[in-house]
Amino acid sequence: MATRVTYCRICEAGCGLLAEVEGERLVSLRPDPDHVVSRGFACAKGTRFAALHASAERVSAPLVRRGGRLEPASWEHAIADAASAIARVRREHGPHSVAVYMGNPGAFSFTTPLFTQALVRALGTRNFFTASSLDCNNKFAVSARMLGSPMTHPVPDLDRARFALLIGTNPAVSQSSFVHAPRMIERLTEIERRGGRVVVVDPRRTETARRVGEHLPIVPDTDAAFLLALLHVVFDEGLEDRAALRDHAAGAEPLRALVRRFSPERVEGATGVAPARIRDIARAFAGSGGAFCHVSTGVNHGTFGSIAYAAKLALELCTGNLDRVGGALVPRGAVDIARVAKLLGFDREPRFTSRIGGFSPVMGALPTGILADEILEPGPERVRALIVVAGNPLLSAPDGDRVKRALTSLDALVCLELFVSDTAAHATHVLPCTDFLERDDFPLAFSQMQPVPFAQWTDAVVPPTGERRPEWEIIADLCREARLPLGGNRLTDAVIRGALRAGGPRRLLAPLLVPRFGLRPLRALRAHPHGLTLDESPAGDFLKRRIGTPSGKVELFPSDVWARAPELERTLDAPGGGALRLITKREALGHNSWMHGNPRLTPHAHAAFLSPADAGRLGVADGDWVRLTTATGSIELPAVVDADVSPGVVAVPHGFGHDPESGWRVAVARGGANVNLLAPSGPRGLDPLSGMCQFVGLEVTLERVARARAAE
Ligand SMILES: Nc1nc2c(c(=O)[nH]1)N[C@H]1C(S)=C(S)[C@@H](COP(=O)(O)OP(=O)(O)OC[C@H]3O[C@@H](n4cnc5c(=O)[nH]c(N)nc54)[C@H](O)[C@@H]3O)O[C@H]1N2
Ligand SMILES: Nc1nc2c(c(=O)[nH]1)N[C@H]1C(S)=C(S)[C@@H](COP(=O)(O)OP(=O)(O)OC[C@H]3O[C@@H](n4cnc5c(=O)[nH]c(N)nc54)[C@H](O)[C@@H]3O)O[C@H]1N2
Ligand code: SF4
Ligand SMILES: [Mo]
Repeated sequence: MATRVTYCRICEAGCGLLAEVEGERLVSLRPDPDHVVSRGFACAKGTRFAALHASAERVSAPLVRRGGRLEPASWEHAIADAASAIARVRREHGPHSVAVYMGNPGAFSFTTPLFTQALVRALGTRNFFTASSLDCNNKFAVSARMLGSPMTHPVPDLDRARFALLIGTNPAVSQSSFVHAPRMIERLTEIERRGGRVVVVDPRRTETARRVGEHLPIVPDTDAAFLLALLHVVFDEGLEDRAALRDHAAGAEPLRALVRRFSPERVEGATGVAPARIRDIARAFAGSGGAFCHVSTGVNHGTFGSIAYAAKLALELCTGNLDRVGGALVPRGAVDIARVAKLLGFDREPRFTSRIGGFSPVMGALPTGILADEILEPGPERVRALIVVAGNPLLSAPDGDRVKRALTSLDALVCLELFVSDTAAHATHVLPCTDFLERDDFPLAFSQMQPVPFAQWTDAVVPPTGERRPEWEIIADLCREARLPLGGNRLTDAVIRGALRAGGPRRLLAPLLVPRFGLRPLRALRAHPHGLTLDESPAGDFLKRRIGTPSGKVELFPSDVWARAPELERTLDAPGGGALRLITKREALGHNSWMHGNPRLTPHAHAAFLSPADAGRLGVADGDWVRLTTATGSIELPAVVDADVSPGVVAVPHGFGHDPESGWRVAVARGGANVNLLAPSGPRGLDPLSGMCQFVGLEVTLERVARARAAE
């Protein structure tokens, strides 16, 4: 038995793992006590990934649809057949008729985003979609304008902060996002131990709020107004950091004028937060000597996520907490991604707009909320073929019924997958991929999101099972077979293929690591298998030297970022009116729509969580079946009456309601419904600036359809 050091790539915490391996077979995974940051922490999803690695539900040979059924095929045949289907659609209907979707797990491999980009450019399609428009596009779009790069995002200085304001995040379950930091709860608890404060703003008293800090319930989808009221108090009471504003801000005056209209008293009706509480938080934030505000998906998924993120950056800058010890830092990290992107021109968005809705791309991708329309709406440039890399849009994207209609109408649907997911159940080709234990890796995408910057290289822990192949190899083969040069021209194709021949994709990574780790970067990193913490430039360096805006200042008031402010203001005058509002909720033992099939992890039964007050009013008892209906659709599922949920709110986890045709037999048997049948798709449901879709704050009616016992 040998022990190999690696790290988990399911969520952003990136916890260190030790793999016990017998010959070439994985026996078990356990937390790595010597990892430089996670220090022996890992969750059940990570350690029990071994069961998914060996699961009988995995696809380990290519599948090709014949006579309506997915049947095993050789790689040679599967690649030739998929490539010819794609090439045919492209030849007959033009480059935009072939679309690509990359899902969340793609970001955890250093090769997958690179090769997916190379594929998109090879196809010459503008129809590239990613999970980011279901997750965080508001952050990308706003940072591009305010900080000069979509890749620059200040991260909480967790271990030195005196005040933490968490909005719309539940790290006790999720480890959060845009912060590559295991042990979040412990580190937040330490803030309190140091005499600091933690405030958790959430419509539900979450697992996080139960374990640390003060809980501040808020009406769903009103965080932007709440944040602007904090800024109102900062300016109104003269709490701003004048030096920070003078030296590092542009556009402070129009911002000051705008937030004047968002007094704590004015936003009280909409947010449900008492003015005294808003004043107290604003004062404490400004006066703590080190504060950060971390907003996450609960805010991103709302109507005004772009304004909310802009307000959070403004709050940090205006109180002198941006780029300050204990506040929000912009680490240089192992690779200065923002700089590399600038050098390669990746941070400049292409100039096209989408056929449906006229959206501009964000990080090169169009909003997934219009994918179904791009497939279904007639026209010469309609999407007729789709390549899905590590994603499950059937369950993760809004308006699941429409997505299903769209996916089942395609001429070709090629899925690079670990499983026959809900999406892959409708594929023409399923191409089996290696999982994270079967590939070399480096946490490239998260290099600049680490409160304690570190670097770690891992070799594959075990060789691929069966015929699984890495995504990069599949993409390179598909492009060769379809006679499309990787990256869109012969030169990039030659460079990439040359590097692959000379030593595989690590040859493409190494040059990025040379500035930090010398001429033999992988050798340097291998000397530190448990990770290597990095020396960092001092706080203040970002604002002085590295900010990417042409003015060299934080742009507090880019007009398109604030374009919806009048609309936001109108919501203050016409608050909700008693309707129930939908919010999100993550499953501890699942990851988005996948991992529910792990026989060694039993997620909770799918349910809608509502407050005792609403349950009483609507005559619903624990376990009753209820029907939830929005303007888009309706689902039925059991109710859980839960005192942690604020009145007026229904919380429903996503990623359930698996397709009966998927290969996830265990997950299908566990039941549940797809909450995204309730969320709107199409241009009107999306934020015009960022293309973010809305999962939070949707008006929903709830009615009982069966008593608990009758349902059993
Ligand atoms: N209602 C609601 N909807 C949401 C959210 C919400 O909070 N509420 N959250 C949104 C968010 S934040 C996100 S990121 C999206 C996620 O959206 P997606 O990324 O589209 O969906 P996932 O469920 O993460 O599906 C990932 C798929 O990749 C496969 N996979 C896993 N690892 C690998 C790998 O290494 N290689 C390959 N090739 N495949 C792999 C899995 O089997 C799975 O089918 O969902 C969004 N949808
Ligand atoms: N176990 C587990 N871990 C995960 C995932 C998973 O599915 N399962 N998914 C991963 C992914 S892809 C991501 S992006 C991250 C996301 O990490 P987080 O952003 O922390 O996601 P959630 O845990 O869903 O927390 C969102 C919180 O927002 C709250 N919320 C909902 N609506 C509102 C609102 O209007 N205002 C406010 N203030 N709060 C609101 C919800 O109640 C919830 O507690 O988690 C990752 N980690
Ligand atoms: S917290 Fe995330 S990275 Fe850590 S073990 Fe769990 S799933 Fe893996
Ligand atoms: Mo996500």
